[in-house]
Amino acid sequence: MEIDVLTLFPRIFEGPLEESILKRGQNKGLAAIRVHNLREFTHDKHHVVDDKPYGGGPGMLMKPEPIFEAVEKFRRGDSCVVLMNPQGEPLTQSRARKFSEETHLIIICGHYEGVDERVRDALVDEDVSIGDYVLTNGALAAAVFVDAVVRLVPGVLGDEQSAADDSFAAGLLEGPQYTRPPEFRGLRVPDVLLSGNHEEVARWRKEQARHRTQQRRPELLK
Ligand code: J9Q
Repeated sequence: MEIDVLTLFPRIFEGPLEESILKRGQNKGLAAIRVHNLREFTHDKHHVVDDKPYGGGPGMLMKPEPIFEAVEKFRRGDSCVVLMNPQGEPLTQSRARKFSEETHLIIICGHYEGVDERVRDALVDEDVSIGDYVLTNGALAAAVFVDAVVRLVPGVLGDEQSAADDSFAAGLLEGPQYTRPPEFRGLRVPDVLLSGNHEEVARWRKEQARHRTQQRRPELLK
C-alpha cells in the first residue's frame, strides 16, 4: 500500500511513523507513507493556504488551489482520495479493513473550520471522521487513520496480534486479562486462568467479554 498525506503540519506524523508497527510495515516494504506540506503547493510570496469564508463567520478555510495541485500531482487510476473531516462517516474496524485493501490512499488533512467545498465535490472519494470530538486540525486524525489501516495490510502484523483483533472484530470488548505473578500485593489472578483447562478458560473469557460489553457498550450487543 502507498499513502500520500497532504497536511500543513507534516511534523505531527514524524513520531507515529517512526514507531513500532508502522515502522515495521514500511521497513518490510508493505507500506510506503509519504508526507507532504501543502504550503509547498502554493505560488504566492507568503505561501497562503487559507482564507476567510464567503458570507462571513469565524475561522479560516483551506483554499482549494494548493489541495487541487497536490492531489493532481499524486493521483493515479487506483487512488482513493480521503478527507479527514469531523462531518465524515465514522471510522469503524470494518471500514478500516476496507481501506486496507486499497493500493493508493491520498489523505487530505484540513483545518477544523474545514476546506472549500469544491475540494470535496471534485476530488474526495471518502470523508472519514475518527470520532465526535474537536481537534485543531486533521493531521492527528490522519495519523490515527493511517495506524488503524496500515496494521491491517497483510503481513504487517505478526500472527499473535492479528488474532488479538478477533474479539473486537466480532463486535465485543475484551474481558479482563492478567500476566504474572499469580498474586501481587494480595491481588490474585482468577483461579480459572491458572487451571490449565483450556475449555473452561475459553468459556470464562467469552462470558467476561459479554458481561463487560453489556456493562460498558450495550449498543454493541444490539
Ligand atoms: C479535520 N476535528 O475530527 C474527528 N475526526 C476527524 C476530525 C477532524 C477535526 C478537525 C479537522 C478532522
